[in-house]
Amino acid sequence: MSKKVSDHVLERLRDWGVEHVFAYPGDGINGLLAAWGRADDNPRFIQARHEEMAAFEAVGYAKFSGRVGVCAATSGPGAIHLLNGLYDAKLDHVPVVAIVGQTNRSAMGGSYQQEVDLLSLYKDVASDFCEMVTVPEQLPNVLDRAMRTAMARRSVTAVIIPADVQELDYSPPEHAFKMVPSSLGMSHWAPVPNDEDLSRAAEILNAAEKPAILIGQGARGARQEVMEVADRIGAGVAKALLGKDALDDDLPYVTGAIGLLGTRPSYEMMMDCDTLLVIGSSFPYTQFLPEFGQARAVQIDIDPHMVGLRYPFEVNLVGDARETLNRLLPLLKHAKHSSWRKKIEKDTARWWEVMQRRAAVDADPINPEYVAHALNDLLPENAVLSADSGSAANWYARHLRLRGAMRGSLSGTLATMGPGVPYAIGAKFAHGDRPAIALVGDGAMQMNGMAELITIAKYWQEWEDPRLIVAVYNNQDLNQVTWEMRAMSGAPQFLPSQSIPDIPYGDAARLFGLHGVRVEKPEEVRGAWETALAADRPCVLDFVTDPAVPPIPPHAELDQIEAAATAVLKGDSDRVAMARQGFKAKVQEFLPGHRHREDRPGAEPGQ
Ligand SMILES: Cc1ncc(C[n+]2csc(CCOP(=O)(O)OP(=O)(O)O)c2C)c(N)n1
Ligand SMILES: [Mg+2]
Repeated sequence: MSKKVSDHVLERLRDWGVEHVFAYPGDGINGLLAAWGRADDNPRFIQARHEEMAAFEAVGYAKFSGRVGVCAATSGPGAIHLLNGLYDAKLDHVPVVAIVGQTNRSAMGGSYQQEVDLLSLYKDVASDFCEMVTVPEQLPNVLDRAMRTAMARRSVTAVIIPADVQELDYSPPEHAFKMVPSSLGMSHWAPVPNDEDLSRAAEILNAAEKPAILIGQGARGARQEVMEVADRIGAGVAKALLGKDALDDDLPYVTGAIGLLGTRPSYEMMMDCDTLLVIGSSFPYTQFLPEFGQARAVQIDIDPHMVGLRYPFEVNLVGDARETLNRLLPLLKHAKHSSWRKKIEKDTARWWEVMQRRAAVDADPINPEYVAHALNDLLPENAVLSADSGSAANWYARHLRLRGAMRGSLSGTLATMGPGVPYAIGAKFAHGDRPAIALVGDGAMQMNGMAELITIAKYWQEWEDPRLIVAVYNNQDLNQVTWEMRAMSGAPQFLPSQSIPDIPYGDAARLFGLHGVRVEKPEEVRGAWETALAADRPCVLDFVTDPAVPPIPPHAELDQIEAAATAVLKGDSDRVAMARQGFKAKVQEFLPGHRHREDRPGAEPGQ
């Protein structure tokens, strides 16, 4: 039997080491599906409930495995559904290849059924590489370049294959004019900056009296080196959300997350430092970085396209974080650990105490902060965590103490709702032997997480460790936005847009053959986590949480607090609980041993 184009595509994916393709079928890729049948489902076709979920699963897989995520969908609606997941990958710099169908070549331009101009539609999301295969000889080159470009640029690439082309007999490019042969593979590469720039960076860091380090996901492979540099120069280390698992939260000088979802010690370190070293992060919120002119700054980034961004850096080092820090270290003097570093450690210890106490505040019925906080002691050393966009991201960022081999991620830059559950599914295909835990809002659960429980039900029995825990924050509210409206514009909660139905998520899980528990009392929270961690199958924990617990930003500006107060006066439906809860959280700061923060302009005593 002759080999068709579609057989060749799957063969080439196998040659690239691709083991899973997260996908959804449709007649635009019927040729590929038939080839999958002939290939004994190798690479595995992992069936999501929705193409956007397939894309999120590919992103989660790529984030947690460090490999390329591959997803596939039919032409028209399938390709359109993939888009949001692909943008998530693009914005978080994750390598994902999308393979999509298209109508037959003979129908193109005929306003045909499901005909969408995919080259235009994908032009932005796959701006690094987007090609349509119109003759067999374009392969393997187009697929090879899609794989290599996704890896090299940590970006999204797309291969569009019309349905009739999938069915053609495959014939490789010849040794002839206008033919483009291609080959497999790519060696590991790690760029390094030149010596002169390294010396300039060292000079700045050696002159620092109050150094701060900000790391992102680019520092993940350089854990040891970041610790050595921080110790050598006496710096504290703040982490952008995507780099939360790049360095242990248990280290005394790790101030934790930064930004709106960040911690107070991160905020203060940035406001007071005289030197800033950014490693592998494109953290966007520049208002959380030092004032211009306040700090001399050095950046290390592997991507020359991304250096120099976000701050007036004096030296932009283009290089792999680990290799660059290894070359920088011998040039750095041992700084005496000054009062600066001691203050950072003290502030950080104090912050964890405040977190402890905020988690212990009573709420109606359950304090969402406690849900995340209670998990800390129970977290398995090899856990893989995801958080959805919404208030869950706050509690993930602030309360969870990641350490060692633990991994965690969320939609850092697109901040889209919906990836919590599919990321965890991607994690299970990347590491079937590790427990996955997703922290998800009820809005995100209703948007798509519930449907993806069916995907979990379909596959869990093949996972070596069957544990996948979905923790739902059932606050019957799109709470993050409710609070943003209160804080930013002083608007009261608009119930028609914000309020969402109470669904028994645990019951739904049990209907699908999973385990499920509804948790309605604070004293049941820890036991529920223990039950889920001891379960022989995936489990949904339906935590009924209080929407009145405010996800106040670390530095909450006075005018934002005032705006929130105005919302109360304007008749917010939840005003009584909100005022009570906000007050209770704030009061934690004033407990014995905690200094008053009102001396700082723009600071409020909240956290
Ligand atoms: C696709 C998408 N739609 C809308 C938003 C805006 N948004 C951000 S958080 C949020 C509310 C999330 O609600 P829920 O999942 O219930 O979490 P909660 O904040 O209540 O814990 C919304 C609507 C978004 N980020 N992404
Ligand atoms: Mg909610």
